[in-house]
Amino acid sequence: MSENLISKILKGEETEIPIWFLRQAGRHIPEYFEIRKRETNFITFCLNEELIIESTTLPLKYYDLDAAIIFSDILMIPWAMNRNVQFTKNHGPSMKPMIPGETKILKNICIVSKLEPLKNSITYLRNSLPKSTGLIGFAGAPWTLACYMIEGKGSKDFIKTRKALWSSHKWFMELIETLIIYVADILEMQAKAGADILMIFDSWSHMIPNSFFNKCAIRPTARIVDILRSRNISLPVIGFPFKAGASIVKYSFESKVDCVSLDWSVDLKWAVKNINKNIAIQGNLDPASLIPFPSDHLRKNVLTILDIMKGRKFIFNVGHGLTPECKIDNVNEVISIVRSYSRKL
Ligand code: 1CP
Repeated sequence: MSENLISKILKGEETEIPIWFLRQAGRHIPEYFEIRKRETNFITFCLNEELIIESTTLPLKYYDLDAAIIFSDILMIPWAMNRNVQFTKNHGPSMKPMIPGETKILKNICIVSKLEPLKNSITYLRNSLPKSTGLIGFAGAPWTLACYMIEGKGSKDFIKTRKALWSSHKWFMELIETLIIYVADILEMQAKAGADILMIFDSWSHMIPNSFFNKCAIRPTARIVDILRSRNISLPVIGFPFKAGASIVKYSFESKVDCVSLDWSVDLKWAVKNINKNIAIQGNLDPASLIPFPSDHLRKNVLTILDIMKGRKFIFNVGHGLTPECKIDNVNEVISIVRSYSRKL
C-alpha cells in the first residue's frame, strides 16, 4: 500500500487531489453520540484510549478519506497546564482565567506525560490504519490558547486578551513564549508516536490587532516549526490562520508551514495569485453548504474550487469544521466529485 496522498503532495510529489474534512470525527455522525455517551466528562473522554481510537476511525467507516485526525482537543494543553479546564454541556469550555501580570507563568510542566493516552492512541492507530490513510496530529496555536487561558472561556471578541496584549505586553509575550514550547512538545510527542502530518489551529487569529500579527501568529508558528526541525521532526506542518484575511499572505511566506489552510471567506483566485507558491493550500468549501439536502449548488461549488486550484499543490477540505447539521450524503457526494475530477486530470 502506498503512502498517503497528503504526505506525498506536501513533499512535492505528483498525486491525485487529497481530501479530508476539519471536524470530521464528531458531531455530524449520529453514531458519535453513542460513543460520546460512554463517558460524560469530555476531558476524561479525551484521555480514554479506546474512545479516542473509536472516534478517530468513525468517519473512515462512512467516507473514503485520505486522512484521520486524532480525536483530542486544543484545550488539552491548558488542561495539562493545570488550568482546571472543564467542558459543560451547552456552555462550552471554561477554565481558571489567567490574571495579566500574574508572576507564575506555569513553566516547566511535563504536559507530555499527562497526555500519555493521546500518544498511545496515535501509536496504535498508526500501526492499524492502512498506510494510505494519513494520521494528523494537532495543537492549538499559542495565540488561540492564550485567548482561552486569559478569557477563561470562549468569547466573541476576546477583549480581555486584547487588553492584556496592550497593557501587560511583556507578560503576554512571556505567556506566548511558554506556549510555543508546550505546543512544540506536544507536536513532537505526536510525531514520535506515529503521526504523519501536523496541524496548528489558530482559530482566533482574526482577533489579533494587525500590528501584532507577526509577533503573535507568524513568529510563534515559525518558532514551533524551527523547534520541531531542531528535534529532527521533518513531518509536514499545516497552519490554519482562521479568518486572518490579507495577513495570510505574509503568514504563507514567513511562518515556515508547508501548507496553509484557508477559511471559507478567502477568495481562492486572490489566494492563488498571492500565497507563497512553494507551499500547498488546503480548503475552503463552506461547511454550511453541506447542510441543505438535496443541494443544487454543491456540485458547482466543489467544481469551482477544483478549477481555480488546478496546477497548485492542493488538499480539498472545508473552510472550518463540519457542523452538527452537515449531511453524510453531501459529504460523500463531495468526495466522489473530487475523486472523479482528480482521476480525469
Ligand atoms: O461534548 C462534546 O462532544 C464536545 C464537543 C467537542 C468535540 C467533538 C469539543 C469541545 N471538541 C471536540 C473535538 C475536537 N476539537 C477535535 C477532534 C477532531 C474532530 O472533531 O474531527 C478537534 C480537531 C478540535 C479542535 C478545536 N477545539 C478547536 C480548533 C478548531 C476550530 O474549530 O476552530 C477549537 C477552537 C476547540 C475548542 C473547543 N472545543 C470544544 C468546543 C465546543 C470548542 C469551541 C469553544 C468556543 O466556541 O470557543
